[in-house]
Amino acid sequence: MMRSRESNKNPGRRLSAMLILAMAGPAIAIDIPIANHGFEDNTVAPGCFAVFLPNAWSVYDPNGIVDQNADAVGGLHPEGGPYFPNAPEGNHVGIVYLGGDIGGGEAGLSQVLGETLLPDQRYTLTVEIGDIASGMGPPPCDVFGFFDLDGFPGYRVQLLAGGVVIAEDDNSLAPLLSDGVFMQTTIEVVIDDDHPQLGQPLEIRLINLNTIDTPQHPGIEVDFDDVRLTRECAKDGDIDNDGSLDATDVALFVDVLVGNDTDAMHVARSDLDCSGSVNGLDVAIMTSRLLGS
Ligand SMILES: [Ca+2]
Ligand SMILES: [Ca+2]
Ligand SMILES: [Ca+2]
Ligand SMILES: [Ca+2]
Repeated sequence: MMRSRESNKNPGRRLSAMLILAMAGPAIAIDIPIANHGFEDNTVAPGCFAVFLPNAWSVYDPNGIVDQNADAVGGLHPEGGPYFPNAPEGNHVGIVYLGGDIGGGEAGLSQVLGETLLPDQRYTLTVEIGDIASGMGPPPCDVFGFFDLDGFPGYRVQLLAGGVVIAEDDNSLAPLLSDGVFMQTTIEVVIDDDHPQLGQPLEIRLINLNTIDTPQHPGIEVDFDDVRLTRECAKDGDIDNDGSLDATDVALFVDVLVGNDTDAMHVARSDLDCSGSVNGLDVAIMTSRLLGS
């Protein structure tokens, strides 16, 4: 009791404490479960690859080329082999090998997640993308001989909701990759409260673009690992949703705060930390938005 009376007498001190709270760090990111996110569910011998449908993933094959023979998805255990020094996560990686219908259109892996698209969230998708090196695996996988995997056929990573792409990386790392190297791509998107795909199931696609790198070395395989998706509360303080943050929003926010405005959208947009209520913590965030952070 003493404490609250004391803090009421010192609104300045209370506001600075709130500002410090707000500036202590970004909103807490929540992990969205992805089954078999690192392709560790299916075991492959060290240095070898194998053709199979990775657990929990589906084949994405709009051009009808994946026959699980010359065009195949599966897994690879890089350790001790010529293809990569190691897996970025765990022991295994997922593979999309398109050696039959070279140049015949994209194919890959997809997974529909258990979560749906939520409003006022920043989604961050990270995936390790691998450009596999040529070589021949150690026994017993040497029976398959030497694989010429020089070059890179291109990749695309997509986040979808209800079958509609909401964010993607279309091959941005290709100029930086080289044979035997994995690199991480990061894809971010902020979803507003009026996004048309709200409530639709999320989906991830990992695509081999199957483009011909050079005639000598078309590049026929893309590898994937450590697929992760997080979301965090993201609201911009634009209470009237007119695309700009100005005095009108401050006035609306204050009206909501003191209980004079109960308009559902205004209340939702004023709950800047997605806590379910509008209070001093939201004041601190509104202040930092107005200061441009
Ligand atoms: Ca892995
Ligand atoms: Ca390669
Ligand atoms: Ca506004
Ligand atoms: Ca709040």
